[in-house]
Amino acid sequence: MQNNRRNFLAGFGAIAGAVSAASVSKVAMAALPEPVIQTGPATAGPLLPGTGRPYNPVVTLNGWTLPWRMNQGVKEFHLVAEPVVREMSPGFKAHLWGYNGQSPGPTIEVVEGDRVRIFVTNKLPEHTSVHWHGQRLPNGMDGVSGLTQKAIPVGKTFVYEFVARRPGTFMYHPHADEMTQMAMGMMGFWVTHPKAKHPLIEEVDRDFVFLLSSYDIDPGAYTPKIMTMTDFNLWAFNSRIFPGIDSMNVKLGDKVRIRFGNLTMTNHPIHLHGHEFMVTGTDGGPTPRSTRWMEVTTDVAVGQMRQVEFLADEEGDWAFHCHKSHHTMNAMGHDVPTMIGVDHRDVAKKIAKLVPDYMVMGERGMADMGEMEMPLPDNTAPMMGGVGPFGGLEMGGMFTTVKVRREQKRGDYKDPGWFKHPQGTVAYEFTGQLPEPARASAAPQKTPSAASTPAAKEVEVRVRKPASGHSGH
Ligand SMILES: [Cu+2]
Repeated sequence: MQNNRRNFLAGFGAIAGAVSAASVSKVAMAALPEPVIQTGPATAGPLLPGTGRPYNPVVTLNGWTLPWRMNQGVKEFHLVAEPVVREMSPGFKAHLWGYNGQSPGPTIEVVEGDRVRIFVTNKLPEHTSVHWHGQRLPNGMDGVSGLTQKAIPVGKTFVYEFVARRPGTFMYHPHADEMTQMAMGMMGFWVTHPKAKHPLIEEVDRDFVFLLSSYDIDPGAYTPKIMTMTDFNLWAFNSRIFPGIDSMNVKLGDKVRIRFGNLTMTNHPIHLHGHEFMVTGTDGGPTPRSTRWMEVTTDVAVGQMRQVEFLADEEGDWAFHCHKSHHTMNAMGHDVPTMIGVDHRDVAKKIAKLVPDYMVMGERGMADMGEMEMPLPDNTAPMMGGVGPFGGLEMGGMFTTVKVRREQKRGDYKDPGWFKHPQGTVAYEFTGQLPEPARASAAPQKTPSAASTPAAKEVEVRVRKPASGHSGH
C-alpha cells in the first residue's frame, strides 16, 4: 500500500507535467495535438478542466484522464494505439496492446454538447479502428472497420469527429480484429458530463471509473493467449489484479459514484460490503427513478456498463469485488483436482523424491495457498496474494476496497492505510467451553440405506481429519 501511495503521487505529478508540455508546443498546435503518454499504473488525481464548460471530473482506478486542447471551440484529443507494458500487480508485467502507454487507454472526459475531435494514430503491428461504445454519432464515425470506415492502416492517423450528444457512461474499443485486440487490452473509458443540472444525474463527491478485463497469461509468460474463449486466468479491474488494484478512498458522508464497464467474455456480479447502492445509470443513460432499488450486488453482462451510487456513511475498509469466487483469484490452473479430505501423504513423499519442489496442495482447503512460499516462475502473481492487517486475504483478481474515513480531506484521494477499528468492534475468539452438538442422524434406520449398496461402497473415500489446528475439543 505504501508503494501505491508513492505511485499515486508520482502519477499526479506526471499528469500535471504532461498537460503543460502539450499546451506549449507550437508545432503541435499547428497540426495535431502532441500525444500525452503515461508510463505507470498509478491512480492519477482528477484532471480539473482548464478550458470549456466546467464539470466534476472522475478518478480512473489505476488510470488517468487524457488532457485535450481546445482548437476553435473543438476539444481535440490524440490517442495512440500501441504495444504497452502494463504492470498488472507489483512484480508482474504483461505485454499488452493499449493506448498512450497503458492498457486500458486514458479516460476521455467531455461535456454534453461538446464537439470532439479525436486523432487516432496506429502504432500497432496490424490495422485497427476505434468504436465509441454507446454514443449517438454520425454513422461514419462509429468505428466499425469494413462497415462504416476503412481500417486505420499501420502507421496512419485517422480523425473521428462528433458532438457528445447525451451525458453518461461510455467506453471505447477497436472494431477491427476485436478478438485479438480486446484480448490484448485495447479499451478505454469515456464519460460525458451533463452540461447543466440534470433531473436524473446526482451531483456526487467522488466519481470512480474502471473497466473489467480478463487475460490468459501462463505463469512465467508475458503475452496473453488470444484464442482463449472462457478459461482466463487473470481477472482485472483496469488491467490490474489485487493486490495491484488501488483502494477507493473516500470521506465519511461522501456521496460516491462508481462506474464500470465489462469487456471480458463473461458476466461479473460486482459486490460492495457494508453499504447499499442504487444503479443510477447504464451505457444507455441515467435510469428512470421508478426503476431504481437498493442492491449490494449488481451483475454486469458482457458489453454492458453500470453506474452505482451510495452514501459512504460507515467507516472502515469495505471489500468491493466480483462475487464469482474464481474471479478473485490470480493465475492458476483449472485442471487441479479437489484434494479436500484426501490423505495423500505417502504419494507426496514418493513424488518429492522425483520433484524436490513438489508441495501437497489443498488437502485442508486452499487457504494455505495464500501463505505458501512456493517457488514461482519469474513473471507471475501469487494465486491468492494480498496481505491485510490481519494476515493473508486469500484474494487476487477483481478485488479491492472502499476505504471510508472520517479524517479524509475533501478531494483527497490518498490511501489512508488500514482502518483502525474502535475497541470491541472486531470479531474475536470464544474461549469458553463448547458443548457437543446433537446429531440428527443418530436414530437407527430400518430400510436398507443407499450407503450400504455395493455401488456406494465402491466410491467410498478414506477421509482423515486435519492433522493440526483443531486441538482442545
Ligand atoms: Cu467476475
